[in-house]
Amino acid sequence: MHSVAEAHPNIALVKYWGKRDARLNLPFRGSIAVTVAPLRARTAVTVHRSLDADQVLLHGSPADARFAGRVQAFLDLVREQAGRDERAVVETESDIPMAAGLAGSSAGFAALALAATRAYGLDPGEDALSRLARRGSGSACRSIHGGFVEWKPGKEPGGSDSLAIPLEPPDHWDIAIVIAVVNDGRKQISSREAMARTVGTSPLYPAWLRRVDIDLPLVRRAIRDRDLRLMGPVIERNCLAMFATMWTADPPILYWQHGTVEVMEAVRRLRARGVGAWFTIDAGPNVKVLCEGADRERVRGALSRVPGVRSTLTCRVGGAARRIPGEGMAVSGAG
Ligand code: 2P0
Repeated sequence: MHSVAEAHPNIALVKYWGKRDARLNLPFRGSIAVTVAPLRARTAVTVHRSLDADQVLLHGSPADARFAGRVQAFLDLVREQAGRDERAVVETESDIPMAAGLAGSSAGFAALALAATRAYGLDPGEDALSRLARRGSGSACRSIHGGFVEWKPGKEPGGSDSLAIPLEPPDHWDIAIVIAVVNDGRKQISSREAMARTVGTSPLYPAWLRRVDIDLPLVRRAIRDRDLRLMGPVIERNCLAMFATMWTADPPILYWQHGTVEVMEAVRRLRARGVGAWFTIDAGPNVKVLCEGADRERVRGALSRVPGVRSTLTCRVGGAARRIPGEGMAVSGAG
């Protein structure tokens, strides 16, 4: 009746951008991501027989209606699978700024999928968990696993074959992900809305799908061979192609800020000096820079001197989502 779980966010190297089914979060194409630690979300779910409605708390306070509504809809899916109807209290803590393009929802819904299934008496395997997490937020299906992960888009209309599989474990490759935080405020347009608008209105959307078809096998190979010089240019062009579809949507979507471009220029200067560093950006202004683990301090130092950068977060490849053992364990301690 009570379960606590935690998960790391993941950062896409080949992006998920566009759905063939918005209700089931089924993508047009696959995507590849790396799970990043130590950032994490921790969620406790407690089922109560006496509650009339679900209660959703974020950092100890009632969550806004939009977030609470998504969590309640997700709990309905779990209750349906479990054949139960009691309501629950969901408490989430996270050290990831929400709705800032830092993949907070990927960690949040992966942790919720683990905690809620256990609290309602289910014990799904990894594939079923990944499929379930996908219903909360598409990218969350990837955060069930650690290391390097691929989301297979699947072909079934019901989504039974749309789930993430692990490519390589966390210790396969010591890379660092340095996040340059330009602005950690909430974005004006959600990724969900931006994706739908792009699919519906950008004349470049078909070109984006062709880009992904070319980039997926290259990034898969680069991960297998630990080849950052192969992977780096591919992840940059993949992210820039995604933004090209946003700029050409109607009305256009602009997530970048001055600092975003400053960081991209700093990454190019690092490369000109011989440091292997490449950027990727998600639906927000913040920039994630990948480099070999041995270069992490040099890259962090260079990014922290960029005028538009408020802070940097140095991350490593993270592990899988996990249940936190111990009944009655408090949520506090995350962060
Ligand atoms: C990704 N993003 O692959 C891409 C790149 C943002 C840019 O996955 O509507 O929050 O909940 O399925 O998972 C963000 O999308 O969207 C995302 P929903 P989600 O990481």
